[in-house]
Amino acid sequence: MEQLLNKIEAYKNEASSTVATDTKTVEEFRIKWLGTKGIVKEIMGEMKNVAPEKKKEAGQLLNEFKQFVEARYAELKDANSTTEHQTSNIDLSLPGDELPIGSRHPVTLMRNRIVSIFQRLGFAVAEGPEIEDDWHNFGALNLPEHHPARDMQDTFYIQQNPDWVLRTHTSSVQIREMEKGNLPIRMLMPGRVYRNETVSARSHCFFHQVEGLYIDENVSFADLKQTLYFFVKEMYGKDVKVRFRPSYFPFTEPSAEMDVSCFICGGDGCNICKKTGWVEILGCGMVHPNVLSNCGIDPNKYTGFAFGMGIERPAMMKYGINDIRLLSENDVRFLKQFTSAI
Ligand code: 2NL
Repeated sequence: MEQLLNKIEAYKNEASSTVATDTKTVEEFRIKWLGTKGIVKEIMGEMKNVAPEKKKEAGQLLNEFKQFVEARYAELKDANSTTEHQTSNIDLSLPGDELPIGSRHPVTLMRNRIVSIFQRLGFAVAEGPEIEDDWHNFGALNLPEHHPARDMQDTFYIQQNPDWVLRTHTSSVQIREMEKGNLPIRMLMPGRVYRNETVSARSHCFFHQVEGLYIDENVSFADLKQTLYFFVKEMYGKDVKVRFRPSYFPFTEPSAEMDVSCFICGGDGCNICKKTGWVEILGCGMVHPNVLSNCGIDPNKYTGFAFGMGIERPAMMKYGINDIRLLSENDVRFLKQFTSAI
């Protein structure tokens, strides 16, 4: 008994003075003291050598010893779980890793600029299919049977079905909206369109446009002009000058093209405006009565205006891009130069 007491006392001292500086040495402590072949087990085995009348007292002592070692183990474990990161080289005050955020495509940036200006005037956005039937792309738009735009040279036809084309403008979406018959209509149709053109630095066989449509009672050419004036001033600044030139589209009458004073040279004449001082930015007009009746809208009750503009050219001018092909090659070195905003 005396011997056992001394042994326990010595072990207690040893356990108290044993230190652990990381999770590895804490685990070593557990194995040495509390493991299946550990010291606590070993000393519990001494019970069999204790005289029967001393067994109760010895049992209490051994239990107390076991609790002592367990407490020391818990102490070392606690100390190391809270100091682990302080003793390692991790600086918890550093800001976290920045998540890599992509950048927006220049065509998207320009489209968003255009769309947000018209949204402030109450225009909603509509989208539609890129594969269209002949009616929505041509017929309903008053494009006569033998109009050159319908030529295979200008339009991609779908082989499986001669009635299907890759849409050549987003007007087809406007036709779909008019056919729904929910009037008035004040909508913008941004999207990708296709033309069978030779790809070069200046033109591509697919590109993007935004078309707009406003149909209600008493919509006039004055409404058209004021809406587009507002757009241009928001887009190019208060000092920009505007001119309308008479033009022709089968789906509008009268029709016009709108130029703005060159935003590069301010009208003095440069390469961008080809020394004219003016840059053409869109086509527009009053919706042709045939187009309205093709969509089940009474042209004697309703009138409307429409306009269409490309996105690539203004985007290229704004960002100084000299080859339209860069916009569809998706070279990350090119794309990452643009902002992720808007
Ligand atoms: C251009 C010219 C234009 C339209 C698009 C349109 C749509 C319907 C009815 C009438 Cl449903 N017009 N769209 C009108 C005039 C011009 O686009 O140069 N686009 C790039």
